Amino acid sequence: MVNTKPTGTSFLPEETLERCEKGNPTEKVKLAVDPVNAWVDIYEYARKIREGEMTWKDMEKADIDTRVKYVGMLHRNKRTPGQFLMRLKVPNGIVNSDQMRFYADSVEKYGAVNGVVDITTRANIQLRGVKLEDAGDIIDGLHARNQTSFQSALDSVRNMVGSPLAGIDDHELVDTRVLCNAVNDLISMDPETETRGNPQWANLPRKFNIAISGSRDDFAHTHINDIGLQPCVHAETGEMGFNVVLGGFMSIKRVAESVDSGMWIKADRESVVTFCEAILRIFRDESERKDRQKARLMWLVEKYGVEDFKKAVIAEVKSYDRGVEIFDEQPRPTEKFERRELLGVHPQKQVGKVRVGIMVPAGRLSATECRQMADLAEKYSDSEIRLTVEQNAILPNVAEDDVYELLKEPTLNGDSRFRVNPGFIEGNVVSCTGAEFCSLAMIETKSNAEAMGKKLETLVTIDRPIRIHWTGCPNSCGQVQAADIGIMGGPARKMNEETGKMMAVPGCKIFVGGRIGEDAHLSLEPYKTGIPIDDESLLPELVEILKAEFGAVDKK
Ligand code: SRM
Ligand code: SF4
Repeated sequence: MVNTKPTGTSFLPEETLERCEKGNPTEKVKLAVDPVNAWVDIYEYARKIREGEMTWKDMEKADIDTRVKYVGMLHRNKRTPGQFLMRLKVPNGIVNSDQMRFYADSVEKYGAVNGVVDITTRANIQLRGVKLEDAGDIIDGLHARNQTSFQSALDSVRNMVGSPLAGIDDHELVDTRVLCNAVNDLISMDPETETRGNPQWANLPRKFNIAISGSRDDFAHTHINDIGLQPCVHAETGEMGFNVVLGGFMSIKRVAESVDSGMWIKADRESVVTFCEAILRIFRDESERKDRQKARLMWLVEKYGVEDFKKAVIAEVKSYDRGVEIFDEQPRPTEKFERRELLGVHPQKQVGKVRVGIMVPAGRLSATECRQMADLAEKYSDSEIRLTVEQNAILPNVAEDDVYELLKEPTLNGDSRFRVNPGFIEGNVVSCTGAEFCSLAMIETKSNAEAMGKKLETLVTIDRPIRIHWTGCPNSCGQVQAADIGIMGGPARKMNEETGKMMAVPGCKIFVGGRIGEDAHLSLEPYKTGIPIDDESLLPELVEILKAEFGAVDKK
């Protein structure tokens, strides 16, 4: 098979190409062999490995570490050499039971430890343990189910986050489903061939995050995305649209809350797609190619200045001549609004239907649990499952009359890890991948997060949900700065009882006071540092914070 598509690099203007040539090592790899070739080459690797012509070890470093990321495959070299995670694209976090069963079938053969499925902090799916020889079949299976893993990692636009309550919410301002799908297609669907993989957006300077919020709850976390669309009515015309915030991101070097762009766009497909396309074009061609730590959109917006960036976007949109207009930012609603909960049973706008939010501890699903979730969806929610950025699941459109039976299901009770009404602490735990699979991690996260959440439930009583996020390193995939309490892997020391000397142990920094929703705020400075992650140090520390900052009381 030969890749007949234009390459990602071929879309870059001369001046950008020159900067890529002088750019960082990733840019040089992307220039040497265009990574979009991986969309085709992956089948060739799979065939050759299956037929014994090569093993994964024969792959070039640039291929295994960089290029195959364009098919969403990340080699877990330190933890599981020869095995990959495969990151999908799940626009608006909506999956169905057939897809869930396919995930289970795909990973099961890799065993109970390595062959698992994770719900990510972008309401997305990662399949774990995948071997190269199986990759082509899995990709074909995904494409047959209208999903893809292409353009989900490295310098790509990441999963489109929308509202998990799209279409079922009586407080909805915009149904984000069609918009998330449209932007997802812009990014990853080749307009010529209508097959997955769009080279036009395949050589970006860095990752790029887009979130479209559907209500005042901002379930999509617009303030930590490169483009965040916040629904808001136009004050004069009464039309529904979005105020645009730009540049939110988290990284080792800098964590930044997005800034108001001064722009408002209509909430229709053409406006949203055109607007995202314009910003992506400017970002792709103009953003930093040398220092990867300065290549996210915020740095470019700051280089322009917000006003000039707005002018550049307006000019770009105008140049497409599609009749799309950009308006000045509109006044945000001021009436009191309370952010709603996603876990538990809640009414929908459809009379007689409810949504049922289910805790999936730390977002981790075994193959069996994927099938259990699929069974529940087939029985109660017309086969549909919504994923959330809190790494949980929602069954939409459950008939009110069936709720009693649903809540009695063995998979939501007893030894099962799923719960519909978990405690306020354990139900709101979020965790990045951590040391189990991620080589950048300084600590183990998911198992600690799940266990610590359970222990805290036995120690304190609290009257509202408390979001405890875990992240294994300062990249903050677990978004600790947005959490009520954020635990980030970091250095710590502890006395060695045997030697009487201080020794390095797995530790953390603790962040307190991040907020989400309309009143979003990132907590940038750590509240405490150097805390060992164990029951003698971290657990009492968390109990103290819960009592001092969140009104928890000791459990009687
Ligand atoms: Fe992330 C890199 C996992 C959401 C910021 N992230 C990584 C890598 C690929 C590192 C690696 O090569 O091992 C991690 C793969 C570990 C693994 O085995 O799973 C990884 N990131 C994740 C996921 C799976 C965490 C999770 O358990 O949910 C999330 C996948 C989302 C998705 O479906 O696409 C994930 N990462 C995030 C988020 C949160 C978000 O998007 O809201 C952030 C902060 C927001 C942001 O990007 O601005 C995030 N990840 C990073 C960064 C820092 C980016 C930067 O600009 O410097 C890195 C490092 C990098 O890109 O160089 C990173
Ligand atoms: Fe890995 Fe660090 Fe991201 Fe956790 S935060 S998944 S440890 S890169």
